[in-house]
This record gives sequence, C-alpha cells and structure tokens, in this order.
Amino acid sequence: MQFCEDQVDFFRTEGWLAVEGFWSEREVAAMRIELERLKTEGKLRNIATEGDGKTYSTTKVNLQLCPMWPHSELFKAMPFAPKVVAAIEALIGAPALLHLDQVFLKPGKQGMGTNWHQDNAYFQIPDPLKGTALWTAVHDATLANGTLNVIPRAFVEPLPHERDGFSDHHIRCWPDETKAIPVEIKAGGAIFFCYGTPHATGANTTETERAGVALHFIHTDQSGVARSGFEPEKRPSLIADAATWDAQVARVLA
Ligand SMILES: O=C(O)CCC(=O)C(=O)O
Repeated sequence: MQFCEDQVDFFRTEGWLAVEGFWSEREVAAMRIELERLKTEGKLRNIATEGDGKTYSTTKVNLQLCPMWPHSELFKAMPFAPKVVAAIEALIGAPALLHLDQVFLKPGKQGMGTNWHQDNAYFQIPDPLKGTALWTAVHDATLANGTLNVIPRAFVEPLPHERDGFSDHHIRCWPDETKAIPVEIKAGGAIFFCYGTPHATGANTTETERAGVALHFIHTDQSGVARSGFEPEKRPSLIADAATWDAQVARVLA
C-alpha cells in the first residue's frame, strides 16, 4: 500500500493518520487466533491498578504484552510486512528501525482505558515526527469499546507527565481534551500517530473484547538517542519480508 502525498502531508501536519482496511480479513483473522492463544497461555498481564500505581485492580482490566515478538512468530513478522515498511518509510523516512511492539487488550465490560500520554515522554527523540506508532484495530474500534483518541497538531509541544496511578508502569499527561478526536475505525484499520501526538483510549463498555496491536518505529538517525524499546544495538532494521509474513498468516490460519 503506497500512501499518496495528501496522506503524508496530513500525517506531518496533524501528527496522525487513519487508514481503513490496511490489513486484509485473513490477516486480521490470524491476529485474533494468535491473540487468543497468547491469552489462553496466560502471556498477557493485567496492568490496571487501583489509583495508587501499585495495588492491582480486581475489577478493572487492561491486558498487555510487551514485547510480543518472543512469544509469537506471527507478531514477530508483522512489522516487516511490505505494506508496513512502505507506510513507515513514507511517513518518517528511510531507513527506519522497529522500536517496540505490544498489544493492549480490553475485555468486555471490565476493560479499562489508557490515560493521555505522548509516546515521546518515554522515548525522548529530538524530532517527534521521526517516530510513529502503527496501531492496528484487531476488532472494530468504537467510542463504546474505547477506541483511540488523538489531539491533532499537538505533537510539537512536550507536555509534563506524571506516574499514572491506574497502571503499574505508565505515565500520563493532561492535554486540552476539548481538542481530542475519537478515531473510530473498523477491524483491520491502522492509525499512525507520531511520537509527539497526545493519545488515550477509553473504557470498553461493550460485552466483547477489543484489542489494539501497537508497533513503534523510529528513523535510524534517532536511534542513538531514543530511550527504551529494543536495546539500541538490537533494533531490527525495517526490511520488507513478504515471504515470512505470508507464511505466518497461512500457518496460523491452517
Ligand atoms: O490501545 C490502547 O489502549 C493504548 C494504546 C497506546 O496508548 C499506545 O499504543 O501507545
């Protein structure tokens, strides 16, 4: 999938970009099967706390696995699908590196949102447009099940962050929420948002789960200064590998 100039301009001006149908139905089906396996094997853990950042919640659930790649050949191959490489290079420039991979899964009714933050509060790269998340909607992401909200054009200003009391490790900020855009997107859609864009997700008030797989990428020239993610010397180069991705999708669906 090649982005047109308008899409790239939109990303660089607004700090985010939504693309419906980025992944095929087959690919989404494979992701769901693989997430089910990881859940059944107990690989996802509840990071929701009671407000003190320490005591785990017994009523609210925010399931996370970070990183995913040691546990899943499918998710290990996903960042190198040729359309991902083309999209990332169009948005942040080439050469690029995989920085981090993770999943956020909110079970029906109990699923808790992730509070406002800028990824760059963690990663600290000098140019927030040279890093981007690719957030994949594994299920239809709606207002009711806690889709992603973004604040457009806010990526240039780093906001003060504090420990988020409702997570065992996250930090959060308090942007002007009147400017927030809730981005509803169908399963298989992708939302790209640069490292400076404030974003948050809501609670899942529906009966069914919703998952988002978040892959983070940086331009190679930011790698020496970027914090966290893969160790700097182990950040995989973004080289397209159609054969491995196609084979993994076929294997999981078989
Ligand atoms: O899906 C979510 O709940 C949170 C996503 C997020 O905050 C991120 O990808 O940085």
